[in-house]
Formats: sequence, C-alpha cells, structure tokens
Amino acid sequence: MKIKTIEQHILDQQRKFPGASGGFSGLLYDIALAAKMIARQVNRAGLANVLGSTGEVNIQGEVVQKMDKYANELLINVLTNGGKVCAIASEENENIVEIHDDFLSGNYAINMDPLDGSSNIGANVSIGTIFSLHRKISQGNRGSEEDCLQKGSQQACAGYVIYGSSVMLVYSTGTGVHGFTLDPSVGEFILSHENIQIPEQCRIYSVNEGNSNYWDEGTKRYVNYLKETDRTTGRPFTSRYIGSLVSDFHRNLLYGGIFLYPADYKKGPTKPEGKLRLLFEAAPIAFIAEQAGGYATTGTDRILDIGPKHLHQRVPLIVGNKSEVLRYEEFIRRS
Ligand code: AHM
Ligand code: MG
Repeated sequence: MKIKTIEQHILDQQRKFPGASGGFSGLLYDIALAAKMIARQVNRAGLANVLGSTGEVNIQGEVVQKMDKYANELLINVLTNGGKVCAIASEENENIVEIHDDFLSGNYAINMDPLDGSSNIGANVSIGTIFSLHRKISQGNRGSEEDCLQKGSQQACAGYVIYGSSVMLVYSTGTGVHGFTLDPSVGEFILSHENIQIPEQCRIYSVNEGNSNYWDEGTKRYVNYLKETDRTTGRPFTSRYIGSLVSDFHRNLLYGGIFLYPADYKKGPTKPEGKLRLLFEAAPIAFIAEQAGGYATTGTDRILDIGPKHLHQRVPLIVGNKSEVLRYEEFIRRS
C-alpha cells in the first residue's frame, strides 16, 4: 500500500500543477497543524472543562461556546506566526484580523469558520472547521478586507476538517478534491480519499424541516416531491440531518445527496434570509462541491458567482448532486 502524507500530497500537486497550488504548501500545513490541535481538544472536550458557553455573544448574536473561542484563537495564533497570510476573516470576529508588523505578511487571505456546528459538541456529534484561501489583491504590504471579499470562484483553495469518528481533512485547490484521515498514533494526515467525486445516484436529502412553515412555495414543493414514491427516480429520498454543515455535506459528498438551507421567513414576513454565511460556509463548501462534480446555488444564483458585500453576509445554500440542485432551481423558477 502506498502511504502519502498531506505534506507529500501538497508537494506532488505543486509539481503537477505549477501555479495552481504553488506557494501555499506551508499555509495548508499550518492549517493541518491547527486542525490536529483542535482535534486533540475536541477529543478531550468532556474532560477539560471546555464544554459550555463562555458567557459572551459573538458577532452573529450567538452564544460563544468555549471550544469556538479556543479554535478561533488557536487558528489565529498558528496563522499569524506562520507568516503566510495577509488577512484573516473569521466567523467569530466582526472585522478582519490584520497581521501585526511584528509578523511576516504573506500572499493569501483566509476566511474561516473555526468550529462549525459547535452547538452539537456537548452531545458528541461531529463538528468541523471550514477554510477558504484567496490570493492577495490589495495594494500595499499588509492585507485588507478587500482580499477577503472576493467571489468564491476566485478561491485558490477551500477545505474543511471534520472531527468525527475519525478526523479528516478535505481540500481542493481547483484540481479535484482530496481527503486525508488523521492517524492519531503518528499525528499525520494520510491520503485516504483521492479525487473524490460525488456519486451519480442521489438518494439523500438534508434539511431542517422544522422550518418548513417558513419556506417559500418552491422549496415546499421540491421537498414534497422528494417524498413522493416513484421507483424510476429513486423516490422517496432518505432524510438525514445532523445540523452540522460539514458533517451533513461530507456524508452527501461521499454517498450522494442534496443539502438545503433555504431562505426562510423566520425573522419576518417580508425579508426571507438564509442562515449560512457566504464567506465562511457557503463559498468554500460550494467550491469543493463543484470540484467533486456537484453544484451549489441560492435557488437562483450560483454561489461561486456572488460578489460578497460584507464579511458576515448570509445566503441560502442548496448544495449537492448537480442534477438535484438544478431541479431545485427549476422548482423555484416555476413557483
Ligand atoms: P454555526 O456556525 O453557528 O455553528 O451554525 C451553522 C450550523 C451549520 O453547521 C448547520 O448546517 C446549521 O447551522 C444548522 O442550523 P439549524 O440548527 O437551524 O438547522
Ligand atoms: Mg458556522
């Protein structure tokens, strides 16, 4: 059996596709290091007094879980010390973290959700870290918000780490999607899933159906359609919803499926809103989905084509097998 570590894989990719992934092998390695440290802490979560909330409320108005804070601070620490990023935008921080003059500033901006789905952690349910890298486009030595506010299609790399029954890191630099499983005995991410493609068969749907009264007509009709019986199209679909984006997406990526967090009218009758954040969740997940042969939309627009207006912008996200995501768009058009 050929064993390849994530470091060897990144170097191989750089050799095969010069320009595509060049220059950030060290940065990905820093992310992998932070992931291992977060994984260690997640594994000890029940023991180390890191469960529960800090008593603070973050920029999204959500209660900050202690592990969220830990993961955010750790990633910022590793990334600033690594000297390969020029700006850091995090779901946990209102503004970008600029790189202080005491540190080197690199050629990439990172957008990240340090610990997604963290409300699940107390129940031992899988959670994840999501990241997205953009090339620096701003003038000047240091990075700025402009570097973070780029369209998803401009991403140089996107990926996630899933802290599940095993720890996996999945990433793409635009040349396929590759997955690595952490071997805890040697502390290395080993290539376990090369060139992941979403299976053609799509039989799973993942959505928080508790919100269905707040959905628009198109979404209601589409989800009802998935529950109808029709053997030729494999319906009814199976429903699977963890409530942890990385886990729900990862399962659908490997087994075939569609994930939906549509806009809803929960906050009021006039302004439908999505929940997930464009820069920290939707764009990186969409990049990986497309690289695996899938697709991601808001219902009307391709996620990767959206020009971000601000760091914490929310969007509807429907992602998974391309044929199903396109069918969803069709239901929305017809409603
Ligand atoms: P978070 O960033 O505050 O953890 O919220 C994001 C999570 C996603 O992981 C998941 O897909 C979604 O929220 C679930 O939301 P809901 O509980 O409304 O179904
Ligand atoms: Mg999140």
